Amino acid sequence: MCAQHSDKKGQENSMSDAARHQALARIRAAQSQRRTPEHWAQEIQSGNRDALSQAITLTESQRLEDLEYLTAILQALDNLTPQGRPIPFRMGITGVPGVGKSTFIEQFGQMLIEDGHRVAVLAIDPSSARTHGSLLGDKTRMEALSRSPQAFVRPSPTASNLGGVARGTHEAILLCEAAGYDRIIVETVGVGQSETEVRNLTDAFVLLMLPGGGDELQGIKRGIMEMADLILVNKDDGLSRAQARETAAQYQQALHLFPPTPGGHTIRVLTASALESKGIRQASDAVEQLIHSWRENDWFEEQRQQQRLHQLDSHVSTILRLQRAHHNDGTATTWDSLRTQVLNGTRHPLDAAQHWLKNHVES
Ligand SMILES: Nc1nc2c(ncn2[C@@H]2O[C@H](COP(=O)(O)OP(=O)(O)OP(=O)(O)O)[C@@H](O)[C@H]2O)c(=O)[nH]1
Ligand SMILES: [Mg+2]
Repeated sequence: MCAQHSDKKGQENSMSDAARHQALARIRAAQSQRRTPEHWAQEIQSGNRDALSQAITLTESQRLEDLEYLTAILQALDNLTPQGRPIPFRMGITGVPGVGKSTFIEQFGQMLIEDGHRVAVLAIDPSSARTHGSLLGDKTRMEALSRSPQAFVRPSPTASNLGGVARGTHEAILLCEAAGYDRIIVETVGVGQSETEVRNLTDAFVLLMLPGGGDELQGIKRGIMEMADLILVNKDDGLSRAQARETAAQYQQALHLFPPTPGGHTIRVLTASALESKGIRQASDAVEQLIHSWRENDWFEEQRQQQRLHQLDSHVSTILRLQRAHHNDGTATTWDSLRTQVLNGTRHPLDAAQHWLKNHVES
C-alpha cells in the first residue's frame, strides 16, 4: 500500500517535472521567435491563463537568463498596470498537514468570489523540495475553485532554497496581481521554516489548528502562533465540536500573554468547519477587518516596505547562488571546496564568504 502510494507520488512528481520542462521549453521557443516581454505582459494582463502559468514557471527556473526575462516581463506589466487600481491583498495560510488548509481555501475562495473578488491560490509544499514534487492533489481538493473563471489555482513545485518556500513565490504573486487577481492566497504546510518565509510574503497570516492540544503551548507551536494574525480552529464539527471550542478558548487565553502585535490588532481565535462550510464568513469578515485597520494605521504599507527589503536580500543571495553554479571553475578555491572547509571548521564562514565574493563577483 505504502509502496503503491510512493510510486504514485513518484509518477506525479516526474509528471510535474516533465510538465515544467515542457513549459520552459515553450517559453524559450517563444523567446526565440522574438516574442517580446511586452507581448507576454499583454497576454497576462488580458487574462491569458497559459501565459500566466508559463510566466510563473519562469519564477521557478534556475537559469539566470530566465530570471532576466522574467524581470523584463514584470517591468512591462508595471507599465501596463493602470494607476490607482485597488491594492491586491495577500494572505498566507498555514497549519500542520491534514488540518484542512486546502478544504478551507476551497470554501473561502468561493466566498471571496461571491463577494466580487478574483482569487489566486499558490500552494507550496516544502516536503516536496526533497523529491522535487508538487501538490497535484491540491488541485483536486480545490475542485470548484479550480474550475471557476474567477480563480487561478497553482500548485507550486519547490525546487527551492533552504526555507523550503518556492524561491519565486513573490514574483508569482506579482504576476497573479498583474493578471487581475486581487486576493492572493498562499498555502504552506506548517512544518518549520516555510511559515516564516510565507509570513514575509503576505499581508495577513492565518494559522489553522486542530481541536485539542490547547493546553500544551510549547516550542514551535507557540513560535508559529506568534506570527499569526488570525487563528482558526478547524474541524469544529461532528464529535470534535466541544473540543474545538474548548481549544479556541484555551488559545485565546494563552494569547493574552503574547507580546503586542506590530499591526496593533488583537489576534482573534475563531472556529470553523471547512468540511461543512461553517465559520467561513466570520473568518472572511475578520480578515477584512484586519485589512481595514492596517490601511488606517499605515501598518499595511510599512509591512510591505519591510518585505520588499527582505526580497532584495533574498534575491541577492539567490542570484549569487546561481552565478556560483556558473562560475564553478574546478580549482581548489571553488565553492564546494570552501563549503567543505567551513563544514570541517578549517575556515571561518566569514573568511570563506569574503574569499568567494572577491573572486566571483564583478565590482
Ligand atoms: N471533519 C472535518 N474534516 C475536515 C475539515 N477540513 C478538512 N477536513 C478533512 O481533512 C483532510 C485533510 O484536508 P486538507 O484540506 O487536504 O488538509 P491540508 O491541510 O490542505 O493538508 P496538506 O495539504 O496535506 O497539508 C481531508 O480528508 C478533509 O476532508 C473539517 O472542517 N472537518
Ligand atoms: Mg493542502
